[in-house]
Amino acid sequence: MGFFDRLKAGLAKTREKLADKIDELLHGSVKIDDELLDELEETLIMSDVGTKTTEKLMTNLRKGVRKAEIKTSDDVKKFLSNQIREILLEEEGFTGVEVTPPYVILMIGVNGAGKTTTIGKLSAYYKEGGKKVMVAAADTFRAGAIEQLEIWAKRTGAEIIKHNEGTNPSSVALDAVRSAVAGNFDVLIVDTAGRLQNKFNLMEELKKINRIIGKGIAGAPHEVLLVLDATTGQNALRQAELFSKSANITGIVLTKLDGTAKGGMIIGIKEELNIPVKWVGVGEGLDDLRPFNAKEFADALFGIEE
Ligand SMILES: Nc1nc2c(ncn2[C@@H]2O[C@H](COP(=O)(O)OP(=O)(O)OP(=O)(O)O)[C@@H](O)[C@H]2O)c(=O)[nH]1
Ligand SMILES: [Mg+2]
Repeated sequence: MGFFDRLKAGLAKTREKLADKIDELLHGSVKIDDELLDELEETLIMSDVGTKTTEKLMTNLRKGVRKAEIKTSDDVKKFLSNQIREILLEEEGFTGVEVTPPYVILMIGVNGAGKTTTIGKLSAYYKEGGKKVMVAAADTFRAGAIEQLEIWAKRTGAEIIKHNEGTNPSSVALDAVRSAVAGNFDVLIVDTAGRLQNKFNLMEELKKINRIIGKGIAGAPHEVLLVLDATTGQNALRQAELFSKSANITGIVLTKLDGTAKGGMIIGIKEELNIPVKWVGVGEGLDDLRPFNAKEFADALFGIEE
C-alpha cells in the first residue's frame, strides 16, 4: 500500500467523524436553518477541529448563509471543505533533504509521543538522501531510551553518541555537537526525555540543551521539532502551548495518525498555534513518516481520490 492509501486508511475514523457526518447532515435538500448550523458546529467540535477554528468556520458559514451565498447543502459542504483546505494549505517551510551541514534537529515532546521512533524514521529519510547522519541519546533518563535509539541507529546505519544512563543530557548534546563537526556529519538529530512529572526541570533542561547546541554550532538547532501524538486530540494543543514557552518550535511532527479519530486536530494546530505541521507519522515502520502535504491530507480526509 502506498503512503497516500495508508494515510487514507489511517484517517478513516477521522473521516467518519467529520466528512461522513457532514455528508449525513447535509443529505438531499435539507433546509439550512439554525438547527442544522448548530449541528454542524457540534460535529466540528467533536472532530477535534478546536473551538477557535470551529468558531471561525461557523462565523464565515453563517455570514454566507445570511447573504444567501450559501443556499444548498452542496454549497455548505463545498464551503467547509474549501475553508479547511485553505487553512491547511497555508502550511509552508518544509526543508527537504538538502540541508546545510551540520544541520541540527532537536526533538522534543512528552513521554510516548513518538520522539525516538520519529528519529529512526528521520534518520532513514536523510540516509536515503545520501546524508551522513548522527543521532544523540540525550534522553539519559532511562537506559531503555538509549537502547531504543541504538536499535534505530543500527537499523538505519546512523552514527550514535551515547553516554550512560543518568548522565547530564547537556553533556551528551555537547559531545554530539563536537563529534558531528569533527566527523563532518550532515545531520545531527538529538533525542530528549519527555517526562512531565517535573515540568519545570524538563523545560529548564531543554533550554540548557538548546543553549549548548547553539554554542557548539552557530545558528543551531536549525530545527526544533515538537512531536505530538494525534490520538491525544486537544490535549496535544495544550502540550504545544507549554513547550513553546521554553523552545522556539520550528515544526510539528504529528504521529499515530493511523487509526485515530482525532485527525481533525491538525486543522486546529495550524489555526491556533501557527506552527507548521512538517511531518506526519502513520505507523511504526521506517517508511511510515512523510512530509506533511496539505492537499494530500485534505483529500484523504474528505475521501477524495488522488
Ligand atoms: N501506530 C503508530 N505508533 C507509533 C507512531 N510513532 C510512534 N509510535 C509508537 O509509540 C510508542 C512510543 O514511541 P517512542 O518513539 O518511544 O516515544 P518517545 O516520545 O520517544 O517516548 P519517551 O522516550 O518515553 O519520551 C512506540 O510504541 C512507537 O512504536 C506512529 O506514527 N504510529
Ligand atoms: Mg524516547
